Amino acid sequence: MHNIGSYNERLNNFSWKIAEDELGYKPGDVINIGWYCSDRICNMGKGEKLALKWEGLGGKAKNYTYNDLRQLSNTIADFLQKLGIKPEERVCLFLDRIPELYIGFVGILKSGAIAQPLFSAFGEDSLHVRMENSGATAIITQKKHLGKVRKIVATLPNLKHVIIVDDNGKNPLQDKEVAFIMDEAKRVEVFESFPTKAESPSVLHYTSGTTGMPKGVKHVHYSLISQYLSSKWVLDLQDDDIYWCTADPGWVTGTSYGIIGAWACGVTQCVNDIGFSADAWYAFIQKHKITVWYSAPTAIRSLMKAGEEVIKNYDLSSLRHLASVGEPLNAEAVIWGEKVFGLPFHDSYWQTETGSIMISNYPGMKIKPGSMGKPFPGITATILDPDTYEPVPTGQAGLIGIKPGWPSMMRMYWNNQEIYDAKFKNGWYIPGDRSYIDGDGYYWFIGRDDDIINTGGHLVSPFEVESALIEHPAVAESAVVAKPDFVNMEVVKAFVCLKPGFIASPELDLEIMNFIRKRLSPLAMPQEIEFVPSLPKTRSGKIMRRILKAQEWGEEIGDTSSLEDD
Ligand code: 6R9
Repeated sequence: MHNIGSYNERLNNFSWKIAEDELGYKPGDVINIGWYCSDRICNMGKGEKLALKWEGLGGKAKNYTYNDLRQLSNTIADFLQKLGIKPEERVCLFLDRIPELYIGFVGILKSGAIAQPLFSAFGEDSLHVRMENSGATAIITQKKHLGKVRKIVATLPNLKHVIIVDDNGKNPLQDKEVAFIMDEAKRVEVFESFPTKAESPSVLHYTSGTTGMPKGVKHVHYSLISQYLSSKWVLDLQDDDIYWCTADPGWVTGTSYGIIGAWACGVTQCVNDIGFSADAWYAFIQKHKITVWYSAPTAIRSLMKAGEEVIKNYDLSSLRHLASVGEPLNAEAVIWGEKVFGLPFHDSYWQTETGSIMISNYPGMKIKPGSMGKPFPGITATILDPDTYEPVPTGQAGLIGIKPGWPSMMRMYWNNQEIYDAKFKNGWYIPGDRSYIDGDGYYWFIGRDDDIINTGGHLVSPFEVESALIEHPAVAESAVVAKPDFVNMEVVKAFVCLKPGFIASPELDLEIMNFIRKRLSPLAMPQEIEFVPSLPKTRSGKIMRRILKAQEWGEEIGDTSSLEDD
């Protein structure tokens, strides 16, 4: 039997109190996500159950029980407190997918500080802009990323501590640096989690903006209510499940469902840090007998590309529920899942800002392949007219609108009330995606309402890439757009005008690509650079990315009446 039972009955009898009661929380109580993910599970008698089964490259493997998770997160929280880190200060996690990332996240929350995850492939510019904006006081990292951190330390006046989790004590440490080896530290058996309340800040995730630098999305401890219930009702997490969320905790799926949801439900979760290959992934499922698998369309399309033959080499019969998030899930991918695993992928739609799943396909409910499904019980969604922000009739396309007020809704863009306020219109929160609802109440994704590029489920801001491009000595100006791609759905393409004296060449092409990879990240690196003599602009001088994008996608260019020289 699925946790959700009947979707329609849940809709009729819904209250967030269902989750509050299951978690033993009453309004006004202390609520600390770190405690809920570890101490509470131990108090329920599951201390010896595995919380984390981890695998790295070269056959490295580590296991942690809930009791280990409880003690080690205590140890980290205690360490942070003794360093002098105060509640609500921002502590960055700049780590590969190693156990310290997952357990460190829980430890930061227990200490009352705000966890700020940073994708470990970020280059120094991406790192700097996010740390400067948040005013982080500490960063937890590993030796291999220390070079990037050292380059920016001096430019971050608030940063007081660089905590290195794998320093062997042989290298001289620089100012502000301190070593902390989690597995060797003296374990702290008892730690009083900081008494955070529902509205105390918990997590700060940065997400891309179209017109400015990345925005810090502030979440609070009460988000647990949504994350817990959706883990139960959408991912169907049950006591004996072995769960695998493939997302990196540098992004919201990797924290909301790759840490909080999984551990608040007390399941065993598996994590690997081995990169992608179809063989390695299937071997991982077989070895750990994964039952619930939450992944993303890009990974699913890569598996489709690898073909069906390879699947025959593995026993994947442990799988019982599959879900997907991050980008549109093609109907073919849903059908392919049914064919090769005997199970469909359940699409789910949400954002960094929403903190938890908003629209989804539920276990036991009929799936229409290609549709995102229906709103989570407790979520009131609709489609709005883009001009009036009034709901449109069934079947008509428009902007998704969600009634504010669910527990995991962002509480603010860090230090940016203005941009936050602009996300609400006529009483609705506007995620910035276009969709329509069919006669049966299913939502169908159409596209984003802005220029953000969704590459393999990761959002990249054209503005951020353009800003980095003009720092290259050869680049006069540029326009960055999405280009279609079978696996990643979209990849980054840059149109570049060179400064006088520079000549386009394959070497320069490569040099600029690498420049972006190092400064920003491999995701933001243009997969293609087209050198052009000029860029299409409006009369007011704004680059018309829309025209370049339409060209890439073979679409009608549309209204060009405001073009500079049409
Ligand atoms: C969780 C996450 C959010 C944006 C979102 C939308 C796109 C997410 C989707 C989807 C189509 C789905 N998106 N899920 N598009 N179908 N099922 O991905 O958060 O990184 O903030 O991205 O991703 O455009 O607005 P985030």
